[in-house]
Amino acid sequence: ATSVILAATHAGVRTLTLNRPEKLNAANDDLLLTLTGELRKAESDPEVRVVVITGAGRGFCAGQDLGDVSGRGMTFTEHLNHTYNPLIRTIRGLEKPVISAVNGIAAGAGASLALSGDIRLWAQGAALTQVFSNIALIPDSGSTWFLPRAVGYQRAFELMAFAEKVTAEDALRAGLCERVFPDDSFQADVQAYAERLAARPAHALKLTKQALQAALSSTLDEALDQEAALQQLAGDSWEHAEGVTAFKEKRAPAFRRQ
Ligand code: T3D
Repeated sequence: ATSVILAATHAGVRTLTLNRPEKLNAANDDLLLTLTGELRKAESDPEVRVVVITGAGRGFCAGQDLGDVSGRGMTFTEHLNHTYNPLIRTIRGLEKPVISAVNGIAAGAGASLALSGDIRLWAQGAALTQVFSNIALIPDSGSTWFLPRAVGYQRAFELMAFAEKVTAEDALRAGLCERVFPDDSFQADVQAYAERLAARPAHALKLTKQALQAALSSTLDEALDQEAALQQLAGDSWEHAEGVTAFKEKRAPAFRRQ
């Protein structure tokens, strides 16, 4: 049987592709648990410097597979704690940058997945919809946390209440994605972007991710303390020495050792 997640590494970029295209990559438990497992493998693989999550076919992810809900023997709370929540925690806790490469429609928990990346790259034809209210559920998998931080409380509530589609152009303006690439060259553009990120200092980016996330729920005072502590780890690294030497020698720094 074909895997629900395709995985391949090229030039330090591990691409994990949701692979149920006939259902717009709607998520069943196999897909969610396999994706989380693949992220953990990428974490411990020294060859991998950046992880890309994307979708096969015309969709990114249509959220929970609605054909896979009845008879699963779990309450909603248990199910979220078993599948979606570990996935989102793994993405945000990964010590490597994770790119959400949103190639098409991102709906429900698929929208949460689209929002959860450290960097979000969208194809021109992609869209995001908080479809949960269409089936009288509440936004989960982190959407209640991610969305208001980008667009504010009221805009988030409106998007959630009406399940309105956000286009790539609007997403870019609203801060729901960092870049929009043409549909035709999307995969190549994402790979090129990810390779540029892979050439950046991995250890410093790991600490940056840690510091930024801590700062999202801290006071300025706490953030200053956190920066002072983490800066020591960055300052003691060979990456920092290389960056300074390269600057003095007027050349590009070589942050990739393998
Ligand atoms: O623990 C828990 O279970 C709670 C967790 C909840 C998390 C959630 O994500 S809840 C939200 C679940 N998702 C949805 O409600 C989305 C349902 N899908 C749609 O609203 C639409 O399909 C889209 C807006 C995403 C895309 O629309 P469109 O017109 O581009 O495509 P389509 O024709 O509707 O879909 C194409 C096929 O994919 C179609 O199959 P068919 O008719 O060709 O055989 C459709 O049924 C299938 N599909 C799309 N989404 C899902 C799905 N099949 C199962 N589950 C889906 N979520």
